[in-house]
Amino acid sequence: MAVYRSEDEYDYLFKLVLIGDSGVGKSNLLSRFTKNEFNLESKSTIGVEFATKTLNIDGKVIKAQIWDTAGQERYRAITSAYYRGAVGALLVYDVTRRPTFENVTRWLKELRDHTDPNIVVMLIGNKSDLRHLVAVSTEDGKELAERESLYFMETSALEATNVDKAFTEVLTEIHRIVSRKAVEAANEAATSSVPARGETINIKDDTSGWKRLGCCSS
Ligand SMILES: Nc1nc2c(ncn2[C@@H]2O[C@H](COP(=O)(O)OP(=O)(O)OP(=O)(O)O)[C@@H](O)[C@H]2O)c(=O)[nH]1
Ligand SMILES: [Mg+2]
Repeated sequence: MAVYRSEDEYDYLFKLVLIGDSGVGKSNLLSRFTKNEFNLESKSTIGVEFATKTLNIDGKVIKAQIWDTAGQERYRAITSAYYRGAVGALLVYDVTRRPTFENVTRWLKELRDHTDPNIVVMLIGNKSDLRHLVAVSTEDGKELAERESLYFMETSALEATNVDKAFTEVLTEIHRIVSRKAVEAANEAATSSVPARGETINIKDDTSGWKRLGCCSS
């Protein structure tokens, strides 16, 4: 018999944020991933939008809630609310516009100032389909990612290249961290119920167990 799960049944809900300069393709990466849609004439985002997608990762149902805001300062929503509770981030630049790559360090600083140090971050060089206009090489992207300890991928929202892969990789890594933490917590709970070394255990007064077993009555 098939087992049906309703739309809202999931094991984990992970909040991800999209950041990066205006026009790098954040909103199109989001619509490609969640709706398989692309818009060549999309308008700048105003305020905050978000979309969700539920997927199966390592045998668990993961619901990703992905937040998207404007790269342009004047359209941006209050920063701390945007970042609150985020466990993953996709920091996007446009491979055809060098300044968007140079601004990555600024975005990273804002991200680090507002999120937990364990947040999973992937650096994304988007618009890889515009091969003849490339202004940031793959090597440059990789090097920056390594220096800043980020995951790295080049994508094309237009051609749907690596988009699913990028989101899935971030979500998989978050899930691994969460599972690891759950195991550590369980181990800690188990060890804390075991007496510490050198601790005195008083068994003299507690004979109830023996009596129940009837060992000492004869
Ligand atoms: N060739 C190409 N164009 C893209 C790609 N992704 C986005 N674009 C185009 O780039 C422009 C900006 O895309 P958006 O997704 O609106 O950019 P954004 O980062 O959300 O911009 P803001 O909301 O202003 O911060 C649009 O004209 C898109 O069609 C891509 O992978 N390849
Ligand atoms: Mg946008």
